[in-house]
Amino acid sequence: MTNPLHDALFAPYEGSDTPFLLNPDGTVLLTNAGFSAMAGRFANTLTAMGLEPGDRVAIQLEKSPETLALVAACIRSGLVFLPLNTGYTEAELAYFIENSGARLFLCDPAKHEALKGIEQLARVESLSDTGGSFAGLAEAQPSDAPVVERAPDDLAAFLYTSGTTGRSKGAMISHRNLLANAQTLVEAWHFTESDVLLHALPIFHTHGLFVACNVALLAGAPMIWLPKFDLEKVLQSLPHATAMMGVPTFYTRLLDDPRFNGALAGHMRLFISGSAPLLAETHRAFEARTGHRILERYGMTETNMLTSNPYDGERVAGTVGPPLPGVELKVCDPESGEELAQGEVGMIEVRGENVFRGYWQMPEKTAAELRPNGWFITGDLGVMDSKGYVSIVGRGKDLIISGGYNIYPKEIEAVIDDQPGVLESAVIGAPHPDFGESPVAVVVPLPGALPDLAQIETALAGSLARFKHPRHMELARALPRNTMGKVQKAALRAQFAEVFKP
Ligand code: MLC
Ligand code: AMP
Repeated sequence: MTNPLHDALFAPYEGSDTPFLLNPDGTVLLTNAGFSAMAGRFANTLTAMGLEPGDRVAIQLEKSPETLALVAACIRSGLVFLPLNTGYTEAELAYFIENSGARLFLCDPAKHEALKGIEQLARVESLSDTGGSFAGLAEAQPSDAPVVERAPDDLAAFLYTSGTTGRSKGAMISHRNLLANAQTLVEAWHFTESDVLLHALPIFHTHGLFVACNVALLAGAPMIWLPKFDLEKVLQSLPHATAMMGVPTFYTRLLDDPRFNGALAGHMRLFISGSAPLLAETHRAFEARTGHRILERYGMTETNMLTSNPYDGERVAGTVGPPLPGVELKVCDPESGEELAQGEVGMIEVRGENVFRGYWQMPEKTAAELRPNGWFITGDLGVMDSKGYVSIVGRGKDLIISGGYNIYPKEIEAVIDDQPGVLESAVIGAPHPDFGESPVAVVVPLPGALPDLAQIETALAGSLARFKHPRHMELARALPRNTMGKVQKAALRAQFAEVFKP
């Protein structure tokens, strides 16, 4: 019997009384045995509901041990899990559930009533660390569950990523994709059973779920399990941890607190940053304060991790390091796809076992980004230096990254453009001291009209997750355009470069 992810991540510690999840003071929150019993009960519950291998399970759950056990249960039962940002509105959720054909949707008990409408699309149950209807059903189930056989190329997860145009695409991720990358990262970052990973990331994205959890699980390292990045709890946890993974906002928030210093980080061996650019000045300030050089790496949903600064050897601020073992990376002419000479800026293309299997039921979008010979066009513009270190210098895609969350301007513009009195709008990212970048909306009225910005905010609140909302919005007579009539977003970025400056 084989099930690649279950066998590698969960089977080795099943039934063991060793610590699995820890509290911020280092005490045990859950043992491996406790976790596997929970995951077993959940797997039996999923099977008892009639779910079959390959079926999709959509999850919008707060971060708790139960959420991770649900993921483990899906893997064990051969189901494809689809984790969703806890901030998504009902309108956003309905799209993902309908598009993926998910048969089951699990939400937080506090939202169960409000999300009843989803029942038209899928069965709805709820789960949290304090209960929920799914937890109720699981109580009656035995803790030992069969492990469903899976081949390496069978799908394990769908993660939705938006695009510059059109609706979100479901990236199909296989057992092989996840396992290959986890093995590479455990080795590259020297993770062992002796580590304790400080886990403060959300687990509905690649970073928190696949990079952080899978690396810790594969290495057999316990995790300090924080529901979110809570500065007090992170400061309390650091003396009990050896490694942390975070987005740049984690590091700037730590640096903003004078209690954070070298002594507090004295037990740590590794700080890793990714998902958004880490400013070289943050890297330097962190080293000056703690003596640690943050290890920056680069990846994306469709590919998992692609490059990493070295564990031993020079970690160069402002770069994302060389390609990881098993990852091929080249910098190409964005138009022709021809590989460019070393030192030239171009489109980053990648290939390897880590690269996803395509977008769910979107063959044209898959063909546009994933070449038949396996090279994936990342949409990131980069350059490689003579030592093989990659720097990300921009994005070929119209994307804003706020605190590690991706925001696609098109989605916001579409809502604004639909509001009374609006002719058109443009959304750009402006530098933000906490989130790195944050959206700014420029709204052009119809002739003679005066759109109500408060009403536009209400409309945004009804349709888009809070983290996507522009933190600055203003009216303008017209948008800057080039001679071809294309909106010059670069000019707007320059105009609003200081709008969030403290
Ligand atoms: C929360 N808010 C955000 C936000 N997170 N707004 C913009 N950007 C964000 N990232 C909103 C909240 O809804 C709240 O709204 C307000 O901002 C203040 O909340 P907060 O308490 O300050 O935020 P907090 O909960 O502390 O969250 C900030 C954060 C979090 C940075 C800690 O967003 C986070 O953990 N980000 C990590 C994202 C991540 O894991 N990305 C990986 C993607 S995978 P209100 O109503 O109060 O105004 C990927 C691939 C790869 O990219 O390479 O890894
Ligand atoms: P996502 O689609 O959420 O997986 O986001 C992936 C994108 O995040 C990449 O395509 C990059 O644009 C960006 N990204 C990830 N890591 C880094 C990094 N270290 N530096 C700069 N950008 C990054």
